[in-house]
Amino acid sequence: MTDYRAALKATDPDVFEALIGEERRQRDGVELIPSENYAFPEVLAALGTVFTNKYSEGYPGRRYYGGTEFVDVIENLARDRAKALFRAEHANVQPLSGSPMNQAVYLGFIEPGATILAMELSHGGHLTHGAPVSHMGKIYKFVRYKTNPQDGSIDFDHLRSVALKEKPKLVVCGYSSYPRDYDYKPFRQIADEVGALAMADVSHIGGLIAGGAMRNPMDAGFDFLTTTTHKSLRGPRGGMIVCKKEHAKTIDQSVFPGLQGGPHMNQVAATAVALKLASEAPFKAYASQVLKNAKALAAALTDQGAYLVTGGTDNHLMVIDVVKSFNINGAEAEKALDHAGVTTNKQVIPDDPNPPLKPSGVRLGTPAATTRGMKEGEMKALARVMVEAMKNHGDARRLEALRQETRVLCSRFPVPGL
Ligand code: DSN
Repeated sequence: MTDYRAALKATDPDVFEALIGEERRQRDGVELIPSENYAFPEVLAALGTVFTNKYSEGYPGRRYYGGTEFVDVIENLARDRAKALFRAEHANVQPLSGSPMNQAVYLGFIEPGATILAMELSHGGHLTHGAPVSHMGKIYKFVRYKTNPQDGSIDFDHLRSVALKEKPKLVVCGYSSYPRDYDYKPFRQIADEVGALAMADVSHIGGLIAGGAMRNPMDAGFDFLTTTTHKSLRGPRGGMIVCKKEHAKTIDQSVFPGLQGGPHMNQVAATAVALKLASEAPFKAYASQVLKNAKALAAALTDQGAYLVTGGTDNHLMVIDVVKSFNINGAEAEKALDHAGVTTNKQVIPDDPNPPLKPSGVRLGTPAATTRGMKEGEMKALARVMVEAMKNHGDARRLEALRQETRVLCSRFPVPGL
């Protein structure tokens, strides 16, 4: 069997050296960006296979290329596993990533110029939910709902009044920086009241739903669930859509040939593998531990003077208002934390008065650290390192000492696949 790693090292030492650096970074530091994770080693294996060589435009049994008997097997496996895991009637596993996955729903079901109701970006919504800088924001009229300024939860009275006034064709639920639980029933009711379709983009929490730790929007009668496969699900970079049977044909046509050409079959193979692993008992324990770790991290940060947006978390992520907590901006906090070996990302807070590159917050999440086997005790230790780092953000020696502490902690928790 070819030793691909040895071949890469011999052929392209520059790329190989960068790979070694990235492996070291992932091993020696703690990954707390809530959208990142460590893929299952079996997923990495499936990605590096000859499935990458194969074109297979179309769908199983109906392709525009010959030689598709084995890619049909893996796509059928991935589709069946997705349907079973998310209790859905249909699945499309071809979206190349999160952005095309959401675009496929919009372009398939909503006429250009029509209205879509989605969460305001600074309150936790995502770029692909119609931010003015995205092309989708130019094609559709996006209207916004926000969180309640008192407690940071979704303001359903406000959401309903916007829906009744604007008559959207689609209501989008799903967030990349909203730290609270998602109650899907009021969304479905409001969508029904105005005759809209309901879509949940659960990219961040797809794995937590699959693992039974969070609610499934398909159980509340949503039309579409979209999720990336590389976050809490620990699969390859990619996206997928599950939906009601009545939408199956339109979704499939919208993904191919509407939006994409050939699917990346090594990605589809790796998705099939991730979905198998996500259906097994250890993944349920993992999903539940992600939430326990987030609660522990939020409590420890709060105890040490950090102010969390909405006061805490019900899911895998939280946002620290670092201006209010430590009188630094999000960019300064991100840099100090990086120096201390803790990777996070700067984050706007609801109606942030500061610009996106120097916002008021940093966003943290527990999926990746939990994959390494870290538990509540480690979250407490990490909270102390992070608060120290942010309080001493100008002190390079202190930050270096914290980095050593982080490295020692990490050495007890190997990264799967490394
Ligand atoms: N870019 C992802 C995130 O970091 O939340 C969402 O797609």
